[in-house]
Amino acid sequence: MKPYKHDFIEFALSRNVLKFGEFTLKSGRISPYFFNAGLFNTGRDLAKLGEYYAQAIQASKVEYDVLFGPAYKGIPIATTVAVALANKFDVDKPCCFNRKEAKDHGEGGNLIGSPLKGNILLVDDVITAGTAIRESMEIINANHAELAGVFIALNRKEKGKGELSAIQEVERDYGCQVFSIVDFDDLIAFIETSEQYVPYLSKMREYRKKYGV
Ligand code: OMP
Repeated sequence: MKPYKHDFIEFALSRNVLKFGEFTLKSGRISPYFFNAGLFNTGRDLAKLGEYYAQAIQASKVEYDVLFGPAYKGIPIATTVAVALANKFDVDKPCCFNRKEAKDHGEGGNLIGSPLKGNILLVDDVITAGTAIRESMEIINANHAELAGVFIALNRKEKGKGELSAIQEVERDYGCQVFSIVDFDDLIAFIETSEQYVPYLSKMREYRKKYGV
């Protein structure tokens, strides 16, 4: 595993962002682990999180015009990624996010920040079954923009609606690549070499058998 992936998993564990136990997911699946990106919530941690994404975005060489962070968890992520791209890589990109509630006064509309135009780089926390990402695609399509790529922190590598992974379905349906800082296999590789977390290995493997791809 690349050192930055190992560091990122340790970072997530140290902030309780990554936890082991029993969790009911949005999709109804019962998972032996959960990734709660909302617990990256101090200035320093958010700055560090943005740098992990920015580094991965730069390494991917994906071309895009605007960063889009879907409400709610994508909002601070897109913001800190835009700041990290500017500060660390001298790349100054516009950033946009949506509100979930329609607004009919003031500036109106459901988008805040830059217009959602051109090639969009969507940044979010996690993809499990792919529901959240499809909702974001409706917003991108409604604005006649194109999806350039998707960046998430954790790819859970789970089945989507059929036998393909949720991410393979997104890549097939929207013709874009999905990148992540770490994925389920990285978590397994990390646990295998960690005395503290090795007791969770069997439940993780069981879960992969049931929902993994
Ligand atoms: P899907 O919409 O099924 O792809 O699930 C993605 C969403 O589920 C994320 O945007 C989160 O709101 C939530 N989630 C997590 O935050 N972390 C996890 O480890 C798992 C989920 C989840 O419920 O699947």
